[in-house]
Amino acid sequence: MTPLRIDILTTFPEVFSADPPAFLGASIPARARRAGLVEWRAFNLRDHTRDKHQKTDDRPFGGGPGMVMTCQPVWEAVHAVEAIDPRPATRILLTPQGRPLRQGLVEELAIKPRLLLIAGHYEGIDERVVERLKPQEVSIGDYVLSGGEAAALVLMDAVIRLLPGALGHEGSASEDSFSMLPGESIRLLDCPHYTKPREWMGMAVPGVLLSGDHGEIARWRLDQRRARTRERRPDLLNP
Ligand code: 9D3
Repeated sequence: MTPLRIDILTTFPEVFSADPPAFLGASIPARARRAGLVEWRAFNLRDHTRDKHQKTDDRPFGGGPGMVMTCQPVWEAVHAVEAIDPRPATRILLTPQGRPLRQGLVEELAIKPRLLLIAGHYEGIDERVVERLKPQEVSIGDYVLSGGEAAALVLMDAVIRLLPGALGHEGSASEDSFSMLPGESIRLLDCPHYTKPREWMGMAVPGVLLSGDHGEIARWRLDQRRARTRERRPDLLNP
């Protein structure tokens, strides 16, 4: 199978292309890359500026704090990078105003042949280039980051681990928190897990897990998942 191709446009390409890449160089994404399931490349928006100072931002019309990324470098970088490969890219702009990233969206992205991630910095990008490029706008949650790079890393990690062959043993991904249970339309949190020793600091492992009764164990785990979801994340029960 031809690898998923992920291109990232950023003013901080070293976040993605350090060798080894600090975050994506560890664990599952690194293995997936070595196995040829995914390839990624970061491009510096500065390389697509036309002015001699390589400025990618300017002061906001209407005043106010911070800087706004200008249209031209983003527009030209998108087209230059897209032209490297004939396959159409799914354009994604990481922005606090975007659609919240949940597992359903991750699953949609994991079946695409090619992703183009645009990580903004400063206050954001000029809205006109967003209007022309029509990217999917994606947020990773309701907290304030200093830029889109960390969000792009999160999205990449979540997508890459879903690629067939990325996980140590198949089936782990489908048993995740948030993954769909067969015959169920809602995503539940995970159950608690235990390993040796059987007793630790006076605390015993729940007896059912030692019973050897796999039907009973499956029922207990599902019960735990439902109870924890009801308790901790009732919002997941009414999607
Ligand atoms: C304090 C600045 N904010 C004024 C209301 C706006 C703002 C602009 C740019 C806040 C954060 C950012 C940088 N963040 C991202 O680019 C970003 C992000 C995030 O901050 N939270 C969750 N998901 C994402 S995806 C990209």
